[in-house]
Amino acid sequence: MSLTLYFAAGSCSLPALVGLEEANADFDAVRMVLPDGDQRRPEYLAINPRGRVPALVADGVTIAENIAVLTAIAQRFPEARLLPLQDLLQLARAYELFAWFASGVHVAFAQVARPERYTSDRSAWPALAAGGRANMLAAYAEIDARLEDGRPWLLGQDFSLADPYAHVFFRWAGRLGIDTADYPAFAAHAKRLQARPAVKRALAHETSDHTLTPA
Ligand SMILES: N[C@@H](CCC(=O)N[C@@H](CS)C(=O)NCC(=O)O)C(=O)O
Repeated sequence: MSLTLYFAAGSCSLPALVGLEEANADFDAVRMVLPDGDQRRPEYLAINPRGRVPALVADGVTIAENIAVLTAIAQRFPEARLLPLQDLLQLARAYELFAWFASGVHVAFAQVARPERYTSDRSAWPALAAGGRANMLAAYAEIDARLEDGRPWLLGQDFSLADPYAHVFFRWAGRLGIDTADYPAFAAHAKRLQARPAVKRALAHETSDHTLTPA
């Protein structure tokens, strides 16, 4: 099976990259440069008409949206144990986090960083941003509290793709002027995550030359 992941540095495509690296998958990684508008180029819109990353192309078929992409990677490489596929309750917990991350936390961040997505009325942007920031603070507190019992990973003893997904938001804290030192358990989780060889390899893709529009 041929696999190509379209991703962008510093974006929510990190867990997909981590998943493929954790699985030691044979895949091509194409780095999209969002500030340059790569996501709106016709050649990318032909792959993902929504113009967002991540997009995973498996044997010529596009899978978009993080939850679908992460599910596809975890199912394709079951031996990598990227999701607790055999444990119904733990799997439900993983999807609970995925759904909250995609439809709650990510959306709260976008209210701050991308208010134009919600309304063209600029006078509403400060209120949107304030609400988004408050929701992000609540999300950091919730993730921190979940890890406070000393568990290494969000689901407990076992790593899952919920961990690099949460790390996306940890990385975005600086863009919100939020000090991650206020969330010590989440900060320890970030350190633990970054120590994983697969995460190091995933992060290395962020500076690769494999771009949609090579110079
Ligand atoms: N619901 C989508 C959101 C994807 C998304 O918004 N990705 C951002 C990067 S974190 C993006 O591609 N932004 C480009 C843009 O908005 O132009 C998912 O969960 O995959």
